[in-house]
Amino acid sequence: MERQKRVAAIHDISCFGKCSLTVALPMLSCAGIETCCIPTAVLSTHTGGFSGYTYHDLTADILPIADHWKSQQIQFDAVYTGFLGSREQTDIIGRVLDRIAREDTLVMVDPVMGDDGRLYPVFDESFPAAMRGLCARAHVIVPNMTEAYLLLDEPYQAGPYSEAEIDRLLTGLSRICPGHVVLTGVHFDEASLGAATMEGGTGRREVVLRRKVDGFYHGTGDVYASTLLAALMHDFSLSEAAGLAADYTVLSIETTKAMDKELRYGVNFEYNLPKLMQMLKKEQAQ
Ligand code: PXL
Repeated sequence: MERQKRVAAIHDISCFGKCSLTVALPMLSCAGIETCCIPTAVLSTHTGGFSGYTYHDLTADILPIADHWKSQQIQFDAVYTGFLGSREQTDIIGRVLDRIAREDTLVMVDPVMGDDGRLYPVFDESFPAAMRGLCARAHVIVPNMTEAYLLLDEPYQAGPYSEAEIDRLLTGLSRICPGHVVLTGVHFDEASLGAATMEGGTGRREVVLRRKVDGFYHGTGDVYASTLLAALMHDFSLSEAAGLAADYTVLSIETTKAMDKELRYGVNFEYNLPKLMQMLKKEQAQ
């Protein structure tokens, strides 16, 4: 039997609303990957669409957890970061990587900062620069369009985009992250939506597009990024993984839409998990 891969997922726990760790843990486990976690904060709900949520910052716990793991020689195939509770946490995650990432550990940073042209209100203006520093240590970054413009310190532009603009963004992001770039929310018209990928090293670029499903569903970025990492851990190429993640995200949105649930409650990513297991079997995907 093949060795089981192990990932450390570093995100918040939003106790209600399906995003960050409550998406990453079940999805990666379903993909057969041992998924350990460092919670960055505990919130009663995510911040998108609920008022009065509780927020408990866990900054002080992050390094002691990593120190303990290091003392126990626990090794990771990947470290996957998402929503970080504060600017300070971006520096701390760098120190976590010094402790738990081997040379061959894949570091994937989802630079969760905003959506729809806006920085999430929990972050101040200095946050994107700090996130840029963390992206410099990543082998893969997965920004959405809002996060791409924030990382590049440019004003947000809404789509549809030209191919030249997507190319320009990829080039800019590749100066921030030496590894692979997977830019989500790419669309050239209103009918389709997908991701543009740029491989670190070769600079090879591809665009994967899928039919657009209307409506803004919360947590789709986490479903996309978790599927992307699952596929990379199963040795799919970057563009194959980007395509598989798009397929699974569309499937989750379509399932949610059919159930007529509140958009802020998150997507029903659970229903199709048995299908995800099949999609990740490489021999069937080809
Ligand atoms: O899905 C990204 C995310 C993660 N964690 C928290 C959030 C959000 C997006 O709003 O509020 C707490």
